[in-house]
Amino acid sequence: RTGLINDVVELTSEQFKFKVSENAKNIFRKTIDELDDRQKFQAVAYAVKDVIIDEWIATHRVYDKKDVKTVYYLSMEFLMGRALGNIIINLSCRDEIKKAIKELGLDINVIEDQEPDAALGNGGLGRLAACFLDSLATLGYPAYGCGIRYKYGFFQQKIEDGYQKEVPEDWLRYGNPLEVRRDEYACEVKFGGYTRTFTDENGRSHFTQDGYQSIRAIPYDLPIVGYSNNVVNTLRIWDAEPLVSFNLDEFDKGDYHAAVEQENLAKTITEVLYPNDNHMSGKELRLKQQYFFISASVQTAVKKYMDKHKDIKKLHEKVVFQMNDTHPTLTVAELMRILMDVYMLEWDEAWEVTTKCVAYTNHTIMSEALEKWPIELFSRLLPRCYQIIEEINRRFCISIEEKYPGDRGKVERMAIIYDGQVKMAHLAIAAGFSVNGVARLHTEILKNQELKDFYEMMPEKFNNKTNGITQRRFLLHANPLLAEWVTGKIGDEWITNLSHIKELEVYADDRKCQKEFMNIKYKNKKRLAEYIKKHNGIDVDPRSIFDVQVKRLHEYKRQLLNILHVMYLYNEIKEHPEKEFYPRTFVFGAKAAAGYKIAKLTIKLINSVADVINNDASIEGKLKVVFIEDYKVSNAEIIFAAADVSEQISTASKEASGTGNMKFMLNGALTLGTMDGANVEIVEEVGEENAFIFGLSSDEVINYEQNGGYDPMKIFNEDMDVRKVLMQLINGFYAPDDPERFRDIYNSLLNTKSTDVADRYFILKDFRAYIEAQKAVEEAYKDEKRWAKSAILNVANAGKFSSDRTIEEYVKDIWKLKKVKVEV
Ligand code: 26W
Repeated sequence: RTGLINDVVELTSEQFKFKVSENAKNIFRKTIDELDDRQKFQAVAYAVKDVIIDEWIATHRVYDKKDVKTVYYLSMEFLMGRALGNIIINLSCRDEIKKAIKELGLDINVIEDQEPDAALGNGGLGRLAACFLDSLATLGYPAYGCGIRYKYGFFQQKIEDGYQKEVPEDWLRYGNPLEVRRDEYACEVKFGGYTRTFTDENGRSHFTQDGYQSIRAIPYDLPIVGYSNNVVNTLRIWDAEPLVSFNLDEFDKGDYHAAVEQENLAKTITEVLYPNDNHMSGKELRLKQQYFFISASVQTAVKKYMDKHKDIKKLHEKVVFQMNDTHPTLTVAELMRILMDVYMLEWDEAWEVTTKCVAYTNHTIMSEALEKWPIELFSRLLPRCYQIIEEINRRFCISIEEKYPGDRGKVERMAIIYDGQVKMAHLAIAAGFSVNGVARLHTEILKNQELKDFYEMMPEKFNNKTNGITQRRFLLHANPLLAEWVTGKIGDEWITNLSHIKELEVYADDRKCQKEFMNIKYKNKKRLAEYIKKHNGIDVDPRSIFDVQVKRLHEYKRQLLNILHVMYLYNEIKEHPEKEFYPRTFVFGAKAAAGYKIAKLTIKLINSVADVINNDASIEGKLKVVFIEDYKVSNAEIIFAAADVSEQISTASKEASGTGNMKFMLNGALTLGTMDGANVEIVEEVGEENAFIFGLSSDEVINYEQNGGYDPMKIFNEDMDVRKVLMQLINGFYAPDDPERFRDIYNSLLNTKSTDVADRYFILKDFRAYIEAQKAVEEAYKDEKRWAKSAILNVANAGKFSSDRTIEEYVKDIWKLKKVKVEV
């Protein structure tokens, strides 16, 4: 597998066993046999870290020597999941490590299960960042991920009496064996105070910040191991500490209060990840978090550059910052500040450097997700950055007026500061040299609708980068049975070049292969059924159709449409018990933001429907509904592998891309979805006959939104099936103890008195089409040959959706990096 040079120094299983037993001794004062499972995990994890550390050092030595251009992927979120298993499969010496673990009498699955998920992210955007890091390392590109080391990542979800309860997840309780604290790169981040201007002897103005509070930013590095290539990149996450543990100076002056405040600021800043997905909360602490990690990351990147280079004006030749949505947009102001206040560049020089260094990715068009900060808050917290943004805005507005003389509307719509708010997306677009959407349809909507004015003014900045996922985690690691089968058919090239998976297509019609495939799917369904039995206590039949919707809970993702359809099916079965019905298991997994009322009520509804249906013996197990508690990366890996049907049913135009859709496809599930996000491209690759597409198009949705003409009450009046289901929301059918419980959901669909728009997400409008599409699913599944063929074709046509492909496009069009080879 590896080159000759590597084989010489390759690790043996004996060496690895020795490392593990040394760890048992040194860390726990025990022999391996005496360790409990968690300690076994730690002993193995430290041994693995020891294995990668040489490659980690070697990688950075090569980067240094070759003086490579580096991308800094700036993100508030990295939803990494578990590291150990993924690192082991990526290492060239994976077989030796697995052999060693076996010979030690340890079970690798049990060990992997001990690791807490690194859930430093909410959902799509955070997991995308994690996939990108995997691809960057595997492709051999110099890259840093830069983020925040939250003490509490995404909350743990408990279901109690059908309701979601949020429990803090103390993922660092036992330490993180794989991280390295780098005190030598600590730096200072300043908040508040005021800017002072003075003029030097040459008549040049200078700006300094006074009366501020300071925080020490301390980086922790996590290894990102490329697949079989000796490359180890770095995810650098920042923790906050007080600058001096107790500020004696201030204390001496009697300002006890200020000293304690500074210490408290440090304690709170990296305390917790905000659990909002696609919803801006406007909290001051959130802006502090943003500036904290951006200031530390940008300072460090510039310092690293200046260690080796003289001319700060050529920064863009070696450094590019990719801003993952608008959350890191302070990069623009912070870089300007450093260039002008520390390196003494003039405005125009600093602007030229900055605009060559920063690029922006948009991940959503949901208007409630757009980041806007009140200027009084912004200027109080970040006075110098605010001043700089004022000037960027002034110049930007002039350039708009020059281009569109007399068109006041343009300035009103495009200004960076307007209505007393700083609009982060406008700043990101004005300063970024690249603006990209995350699926073709999404980018077109940005260009023609949401960001139309910007696109007209600066069309050259706009480009599309359709998302992708890493096949290493989501097939090789998540679905070992299918991975082995694929490799048996076409070799293992797909692991690093997913376009090869197309070679599977010739097996789609082969009866023997179809049976093998369906057998693997069955085994994976059994694995999930066992997980469900263990965690939910529910029996599900692995021979039933596994119909799965796992993603954040949001109205636009329409979990409600799914559960309303389940309610409809249940009514059908009860009314026509004689009718043939193929058994179906509906699986849900979703976390709701803690303050998102209707989302949390939807979870209760799903669990209430599950309770009634799962306990109704009269339907003979034809229907089962399962809500998987605490959906996260680690159990997602089990879920994707076991799915027959992939529910991707967002209101068209609302889901920027989706990435779960790709994970299902790669694992041979058929998409049941709307023409939204990357579903469009999935269908284009696999063919419409191998998916189930239904519902309004994005054009139709946008047209209704702009011109009106949709009346859900008309559907309620005319469609008896719809009416029956909706009435069950308010007649106590699923809430005998409190018939009013689901009134808000009912109202969200029908009542314009309690919500500004009834059925904003067109659930009733798409309901009939969804029923029909679900009928088509059932018919198709009954024909096992046809289903197996379609499923195999889904796997075979998933090549485009590798994040390796996505990263190659970012590199070619935006980052302009060079591949590096690392030899140990
Ligand atoms: C400020 C609050 C907030 C928090 C998170 C606003 C917006 C976000 C994210 C941008 C939401 C998000 O994760 N978007 C998802 O990004 C994925 C990766 O590109 C896409 O696949 C999903 O369609 C999109 O919803």
